[in-house]
Amino acid sequence: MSDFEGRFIIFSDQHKGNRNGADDFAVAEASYLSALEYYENNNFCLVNLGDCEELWENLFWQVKKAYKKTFELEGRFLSKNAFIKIFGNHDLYWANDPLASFELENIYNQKVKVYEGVVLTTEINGQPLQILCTHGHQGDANSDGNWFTKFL
Ligand SMILES: [Mn+2]
Repeated sequence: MSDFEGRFIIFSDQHKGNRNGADDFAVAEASYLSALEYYENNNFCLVNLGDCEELWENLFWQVKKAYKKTFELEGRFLSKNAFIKIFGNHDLYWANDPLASFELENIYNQKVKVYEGVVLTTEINGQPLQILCTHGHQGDANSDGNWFTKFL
């Protein structure tokens, strides 16, 4: 990601699924869409801070199919170069599957880079401040470098 000047909105852990009973995002979708609409109209940069898709329980195409509208709206930020996608532990797939970049392009109709973290720069009372944002599963034995969980 290059420089973005402006305001940021950070969302994580939507765990978008396939709309079955285990998909907690289904009931939150309408609120998320309204929020995205607002932030897009107000020129925010959207940071998706990991676990945005639930890929331990679902395949990417099931999630794509279930949440077309949501991806379309997120894609509007991407088109404006105002979208930062960071992987989490439940969507680590985006970072380590060789086909992930094609699949993301398939979802958003554009190329998407996936990052481990982002540094936001601002200042408070004239003092520069840098804020590191990452998903934060690092160090969790179930998620970090665990070949078995990765495999699942
Ligand atoms: Mn997580």
